[in-house]
Amino acid sequence: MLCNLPEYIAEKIPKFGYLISIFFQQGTHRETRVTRYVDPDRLREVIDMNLRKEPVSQEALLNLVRDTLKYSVKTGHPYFVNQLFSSLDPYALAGAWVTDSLNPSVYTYEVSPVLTLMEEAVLKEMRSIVGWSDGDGIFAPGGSIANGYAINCARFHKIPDVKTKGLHGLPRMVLFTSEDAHYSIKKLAAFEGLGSDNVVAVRTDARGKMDVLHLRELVKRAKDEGALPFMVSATSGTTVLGAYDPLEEIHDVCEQEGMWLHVDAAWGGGALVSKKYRHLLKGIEKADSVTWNPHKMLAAPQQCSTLLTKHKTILAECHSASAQYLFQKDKFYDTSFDTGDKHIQCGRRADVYKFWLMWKAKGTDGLEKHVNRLFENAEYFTEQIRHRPGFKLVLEEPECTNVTFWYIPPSLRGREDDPDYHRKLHRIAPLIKERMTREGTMLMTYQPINGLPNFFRLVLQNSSLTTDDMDFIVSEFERLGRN
Ligand code: ABU
Repeated sequence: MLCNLPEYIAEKIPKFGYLISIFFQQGTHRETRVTRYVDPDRLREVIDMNLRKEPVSQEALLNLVRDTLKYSVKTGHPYFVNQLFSSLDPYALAGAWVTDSLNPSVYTYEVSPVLTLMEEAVLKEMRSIVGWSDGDGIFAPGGSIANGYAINCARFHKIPDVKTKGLHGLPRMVLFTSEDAHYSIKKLAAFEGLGSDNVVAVRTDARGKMDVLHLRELVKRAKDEGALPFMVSATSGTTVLGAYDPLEEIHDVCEQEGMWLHVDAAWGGGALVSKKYRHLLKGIEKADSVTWNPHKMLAAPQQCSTLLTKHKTILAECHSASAQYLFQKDKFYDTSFDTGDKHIQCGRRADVYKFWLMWKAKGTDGLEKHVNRLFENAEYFTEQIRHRPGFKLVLEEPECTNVTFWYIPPSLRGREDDPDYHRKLHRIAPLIKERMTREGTMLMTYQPINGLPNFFRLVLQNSSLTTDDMDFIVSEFERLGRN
């Protein structure tokens, strides 16, 4: 760096820090817009994205930071209820700043001593909450990759030679997951050479839960075809409906058929910290592996994803490559603390710290209160719209903190028997979403699923929302959904 570092820090960093602290206050304030939507061509004019040979002035840099904050979506805003992440926790934000100041890579103890032990402590506590006294775990760059790790471990567990010999000569290996499971299962199965056709979709019931009888039928069919069933990926908190699959029954099938049971609890795993709601994941301790993303329901900042397993050595056995220039076994300290070789990454961010600091600050009791509040808010919102004209719930009794519903504008009400009713209803959500995005008063996602017309999905992860906020969201739909 061609500058005097202390002077730079003294003069410039506080100015950037000031802008960020203003953003923190305003970006979480109800009077601020959640988004200032600008079309891409116009946004390129507002912010000069191009890089040039000459540097820009310090003043211009500050303006660029200001505009970056101004035109980015305020995902910590109470009315950002769009997808499976939100909130802006001050302790976690401080933790993220500390992490970035350290610029670590968590692969060896010599480079990241503190962070290595923090990972160990957090993963151990998370395993204990799952119900395991032993095992292993890693932080992964997102829930999709964590699910990919699970697939790789499951395959290795079935056929250890796959690591060295590859797929050549293996039977067709098949895994099962519900039709409402996260798309990463299919994506990572393809990426890992299993083939997306070998991800068999199990039907869901009316509440979005895996139909275990259908699972049994599909396993039998795969075996009759000469394939080798090796894994079931159950979901605790499906992306859209928030459904929790019946883990105990699925475990019984896995045990009988010699299959690895993975639970994708990336979203719904947060309920484990709540004495009131952890029953939703009953049986999770019987799983072989679990994906659990603290950046979702526990509201740690992006990204904070983990893969936990009850098998103590499988991550290392399955993934290690023993590079001698990094993981020397003749170091002076206990090299079991050089945890990097368990990962498929080499350089790796320390996603643990922001979560560790937040957890320290709140305690597990604080996390439990946070989760309980989310469920209470979801129940409150559901009750507000249950009998309200214009609203129709997709799931009458949501299990998680996703509340799914149609908003039916006055012109469509009472016309449910019209032949083109569903086609017209399907077009309503994108229209309301466009109005919502352009006005920037809130962001909530919509989607179709299993042949149903587009519907909205309120996703609650920010426990600072009050019942007034729920009422605002309801009334905002009535305003935005006018004919
Ligand atoms: N795992 C991200 C899911 C995105 C969504 O909520 O639609």
